[in-house]
Amino acid sequence: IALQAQEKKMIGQETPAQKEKRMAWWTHDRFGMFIHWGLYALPARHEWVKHNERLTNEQYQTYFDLFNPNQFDPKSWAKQAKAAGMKYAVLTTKHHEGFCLFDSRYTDYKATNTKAHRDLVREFVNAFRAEGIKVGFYYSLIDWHHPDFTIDGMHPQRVENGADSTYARLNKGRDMNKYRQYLRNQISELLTQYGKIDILWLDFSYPGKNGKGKDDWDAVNLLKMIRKLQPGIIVDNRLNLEEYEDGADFLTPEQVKVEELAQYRGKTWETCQTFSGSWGYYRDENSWKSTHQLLELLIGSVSKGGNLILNVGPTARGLFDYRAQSALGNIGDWMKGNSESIYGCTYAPESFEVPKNTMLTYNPTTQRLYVHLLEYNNRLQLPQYKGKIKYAQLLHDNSEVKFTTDGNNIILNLPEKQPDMEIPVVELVLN
Ligand code: JFZ
Repeated sequence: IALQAQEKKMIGQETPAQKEKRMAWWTHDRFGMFIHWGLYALPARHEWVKHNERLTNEQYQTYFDLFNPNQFDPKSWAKQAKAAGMKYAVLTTKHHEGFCLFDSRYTDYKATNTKAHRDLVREFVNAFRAEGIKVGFYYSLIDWHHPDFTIDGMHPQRVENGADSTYARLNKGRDMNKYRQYLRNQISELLTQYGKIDILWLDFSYPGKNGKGKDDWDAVNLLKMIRKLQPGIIVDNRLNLEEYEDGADFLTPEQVKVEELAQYRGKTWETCQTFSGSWGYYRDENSWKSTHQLLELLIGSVSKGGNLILNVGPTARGLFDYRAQSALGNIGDWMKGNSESIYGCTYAPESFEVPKNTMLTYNPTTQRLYVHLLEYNNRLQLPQYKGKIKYAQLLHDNSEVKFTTDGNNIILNLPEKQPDMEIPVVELVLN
């Protein structure tokens, strides 16, 4: 494996120690907010609506004409992110639909030319920075509006099982060279006109027949430019540069279940998750996760050594809808008392077995072990923990939890009634 890694090509010239230092804040902070916002908030039935319903540019134009986010208040977004305990935020500056929330010189298809008349990206950056939240840009490599982006198997105007000649005919007059330049120009704008940008989240590659990958984006040179413009930036892994050692800073397991996260142990990763399934605002989606499920995703990610970025899809008027507001508030309530088991934490040392119905996290600096009680049991058994712990307390109020031993096990004597906390946390001081 070591040899394989050595054989990997290099793009930058960073040592592993330098990379670790560059990413230290991100690995420590663990929890971010994703924001998917664009014209698709108007149809409010999935950010892929243009693809799903094969809408033409003319049909989609209605949403551009009517876009009027007159309740857009990024300060309120930032306050809600902060109150939820999120330390960074990533906004869709452009999604697959091609609409730019920022005032790009390279297109007219942008927020400043709508009834918004504002550079929404600039206001996002200013508001989140003011709250001390790190800022990131999501930028879609895919563009279903740009006239030079070739029609492929995923495009709204795709032809199912279309012959090569069919695609050749469809793409007459389209020039990916020009699109590549557009991509480069826009990313360059985003990385030079908005101050320090902490994260770039490029999305995504689908190499193969009727797909697009690294050559379509000129990914190697694009990444070089990105690193040159923003040396400290953290970049995701969707440029299709898997064969390059430093082609990505983190993996992006998407909408996976907590149990599946174990396979990423030891790697650098961030799982992205939604409240209800889609990323853009979807009015009629009725599959909203409970507070318990959301906290399990957060704790579960940290317990496997990764980050969670949780998505909000603001409405067309610019508000977080009430279900998102309430979910964020509930997460914040929990974080107020328990964030020490999240920030700076990772998986527990192997020598600690995971007690039934719990998740463990561990802070290597303070050497505290955190037991998250997913299902409350006031006589919780910690198997084989005898001799390993000095003291136990509830994290949210630092009230002592006495314990007894039973063979090699430790039994926690927790309060009879579950404390008023969605998932109570026991903090163990190790021997
Ligand atoms: C992409 C987008 O298409 C989607 O709308 C959203 O922005 C999400 C965060 O990212 O969706 C993907 C991208 C990659 C995979 C799956 C969905 N993948 O690699 O499995």
